[in-house]
Amino acid sequence: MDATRTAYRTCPLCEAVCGLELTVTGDRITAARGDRDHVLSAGFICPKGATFGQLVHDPDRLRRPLLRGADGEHHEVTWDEAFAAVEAGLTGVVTRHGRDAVAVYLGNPNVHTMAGPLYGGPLVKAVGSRNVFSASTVDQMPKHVSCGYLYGNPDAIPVPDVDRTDLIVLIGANPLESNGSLCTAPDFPGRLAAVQARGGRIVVIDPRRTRTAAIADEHVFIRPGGDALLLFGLVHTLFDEQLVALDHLDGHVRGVDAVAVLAKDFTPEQVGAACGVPAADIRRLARELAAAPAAAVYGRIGTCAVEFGTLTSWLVDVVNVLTGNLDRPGGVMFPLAPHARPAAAPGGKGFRVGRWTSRVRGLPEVKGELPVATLADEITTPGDGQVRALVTVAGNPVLSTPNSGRLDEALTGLEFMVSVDPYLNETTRHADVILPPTDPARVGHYDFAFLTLVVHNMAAYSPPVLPKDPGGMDESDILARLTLIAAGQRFEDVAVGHELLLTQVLQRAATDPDSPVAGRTAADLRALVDGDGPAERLLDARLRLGAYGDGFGADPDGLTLRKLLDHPHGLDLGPLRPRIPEVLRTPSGQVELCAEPVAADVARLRAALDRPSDGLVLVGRRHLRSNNSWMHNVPALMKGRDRCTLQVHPSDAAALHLADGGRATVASRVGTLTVAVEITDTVMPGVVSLPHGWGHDAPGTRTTVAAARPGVNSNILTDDRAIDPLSGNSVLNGIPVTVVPTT
Ligand SMILES: Nc1nc2c(c(=O)[nH]1)N[C@H]1C(S)=C(S)[C@@H](COP(=O)(O)OP(=O)(O)OC[C@H]3O[C@@H](n4cnc5c(=O)[nH]c(N)nc54)[C@H](O)[C@@H]3O)O[C@H]1N2
Ligand SMILES: Nc1nc2c(c(=O)[nH]1)N[C@H]1C(S)=C(S)[C@@H](COP(=O)(O)OP(=O)(O)OC[C@H]3O[C@@H](n4cnc5c(=O)[nH]c(N)nc54)[C@H](O)[C@@H]3O)O[C@H]1N2
Ligand code: SF4
Ligand SMILES: [Mo]
Repeated sequence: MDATRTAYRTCPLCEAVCGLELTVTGDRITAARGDRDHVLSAGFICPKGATFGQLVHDPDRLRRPLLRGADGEHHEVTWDEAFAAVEAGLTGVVTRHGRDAVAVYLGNPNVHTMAGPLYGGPLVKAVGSRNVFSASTVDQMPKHVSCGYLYGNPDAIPVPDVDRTDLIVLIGANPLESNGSLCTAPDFPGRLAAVQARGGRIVVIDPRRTRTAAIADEHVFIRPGGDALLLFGLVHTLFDEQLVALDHLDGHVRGVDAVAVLAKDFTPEQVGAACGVPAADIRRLARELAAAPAAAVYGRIGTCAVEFGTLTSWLVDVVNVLTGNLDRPGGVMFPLAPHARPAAAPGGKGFRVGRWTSRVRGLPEVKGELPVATLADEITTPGDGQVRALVTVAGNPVLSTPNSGRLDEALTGLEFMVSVDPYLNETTRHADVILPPTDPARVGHYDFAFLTLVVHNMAAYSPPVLPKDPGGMDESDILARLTLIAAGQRFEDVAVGHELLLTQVLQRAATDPDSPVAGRTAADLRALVDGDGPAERLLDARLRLGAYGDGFGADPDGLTLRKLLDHPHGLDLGPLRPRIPEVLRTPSGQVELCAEPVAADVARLRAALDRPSDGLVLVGRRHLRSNNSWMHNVPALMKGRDRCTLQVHPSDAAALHLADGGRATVASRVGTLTVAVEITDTVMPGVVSLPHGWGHDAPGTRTTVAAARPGVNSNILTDDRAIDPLSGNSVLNGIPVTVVPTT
């Protein structure tokens, strides 16, 4: 009889970073529930977290590398054989075609592991190609770009201080299904209920009456893509009615007058007609935002993956600034993550894009990467610098990127492809080599990404829950080996590679005059570093050098890895605190409210004011029991009715002769698919909705449960030509489509 024990671990499945309490019997996780003692989640979990054990023990999960044989099938090989094949494949392409011939795609779960943030950067650097892509350009890149211009740092993203706000306006966000994004707030539903319980209000702006809209005090339907217009209408009203009040931000903001000039053209009446929101509602919302003691406007996917993504993301912050709600308790604030270190003084180099451009479409580099919407162009267009090899890490672009039918086809033309991924799925089936990282129960966890986006400062580290799989490999080790291969070194020297990375971190700190360890030697610091594995040692170093750190002894009460190990339910680091001006990295050291590249895009928006808005458009949606494309293999999450349906408003269904439960053929500029119809008045007239991440019927995959109910891939319809010009982000919402009954 195996002994049963309890273990605690942060859930790695979404941005809420809930604490899980796991029951472990032998080497199996037999139950997962919410950790009631967790400092932020306090017992909350969602259905996905509850299936953590099923996910870990999924029989389809790969545990040994696969190599595609001459028969086209994937076969298990040893790790050495797999890395040797990668070495031959990648080195061959680089030798024949140069470094730009190797593309890298980093997918979403990279921000949910320790390996991704620690080893992804070095890998990309070692590959040395301009063809770097990630899920960021089908997601939040517009927010990075707008914050880059506003604050000089694309990673300085303010989050709604939901626990102290009096009014929260959620635009294109559905945290009751998504659990929150660019806003780490475990138990988002409970936090929203608390806003109302203390007399505050919730407003939701969404073309669908979502579960979040259903609990809101007010839901405003908006025509997809219309949010920049609505927000400019708010800005116009704030100026028009003399409601602008910078308050504590006075003296820290430049460009207010320039914004006022731009807003002149966007009267509530004009924008209202174009975005479908009555002018009176726009004026009222502006007054409410100005009058609330503290208010937070928060936008997510519906403000990013849209035609005016950067403008919309920028205007969200403009409204927060003009109402004095930026950097104010109860407004939107900048978290301070434990591994980060505030600068000694405001000011910096600022933000710029376009250090290089993509070969085929000439799209500018942003944050070191190119828009994934042009990956297929780079693979299929002959010429110097054509992409011939692809490295994917934790990504499924065949389901998650626009015009994915074209990408799926393009991948068959590569000379070599390697995927770091635990599943043989729609994307990795094209790989010559699949390197599966060990499951999340056997590695440590710390949220480098989400602790910079948390609504209450916090730190947590979870040690591995289950013993190491002797035949498996940690993702840090896999990525370090790939980095060595890309750098032309021996992958066998992985320990040396890990050590080099750690030394670099220590060296940088020791030579930084503002660091708490300035003047000490890297060797001296190295002797003090704690941690069982390479990722843990890097974490210990970063924590000790970070905002709350012990500075390697300078502050004996400060944070260390050891201290986090002593706090299995997380460490509360207090409510968010004001960070202006210290957080500002613009050359002026001020908030640049009207940066030139952003202002220049307003003409494009103005043109949209007069555009006819007839015809059906497609938007996406998320469901609590899904997670992008990769959790449809968990049986407990797949129970119940078909979720991959086309939602259509009753009036549209009548006009189009669609029957509930019948099938419809949906066509866009780039693709056509057939899907079951669900008639519902939760979508507004003129809008149809289809979730993404489905379409699990490709041959050569190994996801048995998902394949039994495959659904259709909505990105067959989204258009790779439609991007937000400032960020390169794909437009995944507001896609013109035609819908007819399938005959
Ligand atoms: N139409 C439409 N398309 C969308 C969206 C939308 O709203 N509408 N949303 C977009 C958004 S926001 C995102 S973030 C993208 C996501 O785009 P991707 O990141 O490309 O896709 P995912 O479905 O998240 O795929 C994650 C992959 O990582 C693997 N994986 C899981 N855990 C691990 C791990 O620990 N290590 C490694 N190495 N691999 C792991 C999974 O098996 C899977 O293959 O999709 C985008 N696509
Ligand atoms: N259960 C679950 N949770 C998830 C994920 C998942 O797939 N499933 N994915 C995770 C990821 S990678 C991310 S990025 C986050 C996303 O987190 P959210 O953005 O909160 O999630 P969505 O459900 O995509 O919400 C976007 C909303 O925007 C609306 N929308 C579409 N177009 C427009 C528009 O033009 N204007 C406005 N105002 N609204 C519009 C949609 O109807 C939808 O309700 O969720 C994360 N959490
Ligand atoms: S809300 Fe997110 S972090 Fe919390 S249990 Fe669910 S999937 Fe995990
Ligand atoms: Mo995402």
